[in-house]
Amino acid sequence: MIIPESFHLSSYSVQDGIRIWWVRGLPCVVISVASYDDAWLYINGWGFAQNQAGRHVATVAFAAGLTRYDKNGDGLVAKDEVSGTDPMDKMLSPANFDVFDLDRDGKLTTSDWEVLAVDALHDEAFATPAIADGRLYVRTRSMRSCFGT
Ligand SMILES: [Ca+2]
Ligand SMILES: [Ca+2]
Repeated sequence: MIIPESFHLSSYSVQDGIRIWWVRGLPCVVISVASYDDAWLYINGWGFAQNQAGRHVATVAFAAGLTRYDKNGDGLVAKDEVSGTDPMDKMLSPANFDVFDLDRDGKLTTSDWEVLAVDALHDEAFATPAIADGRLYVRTRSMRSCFGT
């Protein structure tokens, strides 16, 4: 069985489900099933350039972000203060700002910006994390984890 997956195309044994071979380097979003015409295997997918492995936008600490974007000096970064054309400028642009403004108050603060904790999963995770009842659920290739109380 051949299955296009995020970043992979994998072949699994029908008898026992073991992955037999795989190809890496695919886009993060693969929508179609694979099609085969006795010569070629066809798949399609798409992805943002910045969401591809090795192309993530490097971020800076909040203090450096203030130096760069806080034009009125109030210690916060408002949506209309972000401009520019480099990858980080584009990532925080008004079109994307709400993704980072976690409390939707129109300003980026340390609580929006800083990484609060890191837990190494020791595996690849392609599924979107889910939040429910104060818990964060994360699925990797080998397990599901729940964070929270
Ligand atoms: Ca400001
Ligand atoms: Ca905010």
